[in-house]
Amino acid sequence: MYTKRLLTCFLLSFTLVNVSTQAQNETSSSDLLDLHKQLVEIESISGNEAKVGEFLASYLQSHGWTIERQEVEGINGGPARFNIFAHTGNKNPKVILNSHLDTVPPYVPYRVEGDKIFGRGTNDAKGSIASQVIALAELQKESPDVAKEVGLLYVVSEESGCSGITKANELSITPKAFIIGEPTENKLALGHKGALKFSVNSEGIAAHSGYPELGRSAITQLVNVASTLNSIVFPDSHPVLGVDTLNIGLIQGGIAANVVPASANLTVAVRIATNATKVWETIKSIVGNPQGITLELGGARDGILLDSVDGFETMVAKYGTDYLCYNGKAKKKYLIGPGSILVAHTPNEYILKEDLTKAVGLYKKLVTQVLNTSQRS
Ligand SMILES: *[C@@H]1O[C@H](CO)[C@@H](O)[C@H](O)[C@H]1NC(C)=O
Ligand SMILES: *[C@@H]1O[C@H](CO)[C@@H](O)[C@H](O)[C@H]1NC(C)=O
Ligand SMILES: *[C@@H]1O[C@H](CO)[C@@H](O)[C@H](O)[C@H]1NC(C)=O
Ligand SMILES: CC(=O)N[C@H]1CO[C@H](CO)[C@@H](O)[C@@H]1O
Ligand SMILES: [Zn+2]
Repeated sequence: MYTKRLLTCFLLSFTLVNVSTQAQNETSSSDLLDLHKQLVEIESISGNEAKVGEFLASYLQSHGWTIERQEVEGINGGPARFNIFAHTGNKNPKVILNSHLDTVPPYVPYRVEGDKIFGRGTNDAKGSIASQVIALAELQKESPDVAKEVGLLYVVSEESGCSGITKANELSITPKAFIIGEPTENKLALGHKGALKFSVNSEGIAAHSGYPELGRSAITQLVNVASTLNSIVFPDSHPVLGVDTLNIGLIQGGIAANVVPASANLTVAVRIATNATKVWETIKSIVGNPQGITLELGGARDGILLDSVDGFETMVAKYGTDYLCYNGKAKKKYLIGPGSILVAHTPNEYILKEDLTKAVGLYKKLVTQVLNTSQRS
């Protein structure tokens, strides 16, 4: 009898607790989807981040965070934008959750179909922003001691150079752990590639297309180099990051079909797994010095290895992140976010609602685990 009453009592309180966490979780989940929707509905193609920044800054402020805005110069004379650094009063938190406010063009409107949310930035990277913000909001309720050690850093221009994070270096934050949110299908990346950018300029001699022997075609010269570049097999590989890969992403030149072209150029991005300096030397030596051709280096950065913790699935990212331009060089660095990179930057960019929710739990778990470890060491 006694036992039975106790048991009933226990079951009843258990159910009550369960119902209340569930209700809380439902609020949190709708907060998450609302925030994500609002972020995606504001177009923020690189250069045009001011509006989404205003929205997010006032959202964070109204939820009790202290905000620091950091103005970043516009792109090609465009309007200024700003980075957002948010914290709960501690200007040098132990953990930074970071992602970027900008997206690639063109804008694709927000649209829900079943479990999927389509639209530009849904995954890269507003999915990461929304789930990080909600994760920190939940931590603030559940473990304020953990939350006060965490700051949020959202920067502009990740998809177009790295002027946002470069400016953020001036904040001189020295976190123990820097957590980057980019699409990794909610897995911890063990590393990500670096990048080497260069262009090939071709100068020829213009002539009437009826008398090609009087000119020299800049396009023919350039196409030969393009074919050499495409045939390069980089000899080295990295045990975690794999092989270097090359993409000729832009080619321009000529003025009309009946004119021997006097100039042409192309731009290449190599995703670096091994050694950017060595890859650049290999490229220069294989291309050699054909007539009218000059190679111009745009930038070269090696890939980086990232940290992992127990209890997470892992992957390797074949893309670079802003960490390549970050100077704070945290002791531990992590990369994780909801959504798949395979649909990022495409017209069909989407994210699963379920992955957003999962990411909230994963960011909370990661932050808690990272702080626990850093307290002990
Ligand atoms: C590349 O070619 C295009 C078209 O001919 C030209 O407008 C542009 O200025 C060239 N860029 C460089 C860096 O030479
Ligand atoms: C990268 O390659 C360059 C040129 O071959 C070499 O000098 C340098 O030591 C290499 N860096 C590393 C980290 O191996
Ligand atoms: C912190 O670390 C200790 C020792 O590894 C572990 O027993 C404890 O469960 C951890 N706490 C959290 C909140 O992860
Ligand atoms: C937004 C959200 O879904 N929050 C939590 C819901 O419950 C799971 C499981 O307890 C947590 O992992 C989420 O963080
Ligand atoms: Zn991104």
